[in-house]
Amino acid sequence: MASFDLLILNGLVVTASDIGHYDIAIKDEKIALLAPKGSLAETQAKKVIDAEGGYVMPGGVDAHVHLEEPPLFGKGRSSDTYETGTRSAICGGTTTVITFAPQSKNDPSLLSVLESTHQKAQNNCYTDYSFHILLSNPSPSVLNEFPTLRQKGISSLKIYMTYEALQLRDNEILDVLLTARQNSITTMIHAENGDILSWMTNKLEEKGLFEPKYHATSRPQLVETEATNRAITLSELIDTPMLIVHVSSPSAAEHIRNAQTRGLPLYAETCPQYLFLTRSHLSLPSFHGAKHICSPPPRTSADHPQIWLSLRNHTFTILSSDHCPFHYFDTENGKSSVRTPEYPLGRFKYIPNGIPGIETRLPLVLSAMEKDSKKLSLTKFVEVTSTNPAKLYGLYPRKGALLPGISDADLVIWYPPNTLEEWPIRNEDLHHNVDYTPYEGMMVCQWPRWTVLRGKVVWEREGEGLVGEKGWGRFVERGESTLGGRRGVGEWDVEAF
Ligand code: DUC
Ligand code: ZN
Ligand code: ZN
Repeated sequence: MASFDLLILNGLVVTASDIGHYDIAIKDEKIALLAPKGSLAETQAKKVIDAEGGYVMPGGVDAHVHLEEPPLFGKGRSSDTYETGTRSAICGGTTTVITFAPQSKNDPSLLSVLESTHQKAQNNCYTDYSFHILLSNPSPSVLNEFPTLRQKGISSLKIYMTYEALQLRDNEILDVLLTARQNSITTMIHAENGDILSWMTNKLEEKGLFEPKYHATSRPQLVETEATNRAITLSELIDTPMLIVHVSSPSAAEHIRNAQTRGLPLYAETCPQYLFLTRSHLSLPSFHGAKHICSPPPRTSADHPQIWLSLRNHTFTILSSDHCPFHYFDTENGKSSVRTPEYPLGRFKYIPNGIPGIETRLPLVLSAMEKDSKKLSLTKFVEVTSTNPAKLYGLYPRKGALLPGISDADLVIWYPPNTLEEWPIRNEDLHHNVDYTPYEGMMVCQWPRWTVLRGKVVWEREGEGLVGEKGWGRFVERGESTLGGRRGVGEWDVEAF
């Protein structure tokens, strides 16, 4: 009888800490064994994959994904469901996603928000999944629910310093941080100064400047830099870990780095849009610039090297997609919903804010690394796209690692380096439910050859393609962050100041 369910032979295994030629054996959904190359016999398993010198890595963990959300960022509704978004994820090598359970200002309970998000995801996912709470109303009764959230396997939340429907004042942010500290919850924060960018928007509109490219003008780097610095100050006051999401600006990264140098438990995320897109994409003819509207906006190509460097030098802890999909042509819920006879190019302040990227996140970055090996090392790639998100959000070592007997058998298997001819990304080849990709035409030279989720092959590029099943993905309970850094100890004491 076969001892294992699956063997992955002849690959170059890359984790966040090591690279080596190992064979991998999988049993009962877990990594069972890593053995020297050539030491496992094909007959020992029911199924064998010959990875032929391709990279074998822990499956991607995308910790910033929006699915089936109501309008929160201006007009528009996410076009991807849990089914279509997670389907797209596995075809791009991501095996676990953390999406948002969104609270509207008039939702009195986070527990009911969590329950309704479970309903949307249950039996519909192709990847394993969890949720961050998206918190917009930190009332005393809501804050009292934090211990119950922890019991239900939720250990992170996101708050906003902008957007009418979401923005918190500094005193509200402090309330959240203090309660998060008491419950060992990690706070993620969207750092843009909502008041400055609304004021800038009004000034642009007064001059009759409505078209998509003015979205970037309304949000200069200062808007992000000020808010980042303020967020750091608030987390320092409460002495609790915080992650700044989707950092786009070198100047914001500098504040984060300084805070880290001072020993603060400050973490940061960036996304492919800040490595590959620029604000000039927002100036595409007609309304096409709207396809690239996200917040913060893409910056300039002169800023990209600093974003890569901030990944290399540990300023950025994770690299997520911030997949926030809206159709382009949909005139009801998509980008085009803001076009009217009076405003044929819309008003940028109403354009649904977000772009898709769950499937392209890993291939874009790995391809860029293959073209220029100075960009990131392979171990760093695994660290920021899989291991660190798993550690930061309490999934490690079940996810983000290949520890025998402990880690789930979630793997992404690539091609051997420099073996594929480059080809352009085309939306028609992707598996999301979006009618465009902001990366259309960009050249890649790597793509997942196989994706494996808990021992089951769910994507085989050269076979049937998508072979995973909707519903195979499961909710994963999360514990405390193991990248929590220095957490304040004991009761926070106002008299200590
Ligand atoms: N922030 C996000 O995190 N995602 C989409 C829109 C936004 O502003
Ligand atoms: Zn955000
Ligand atoms: Zn987001």
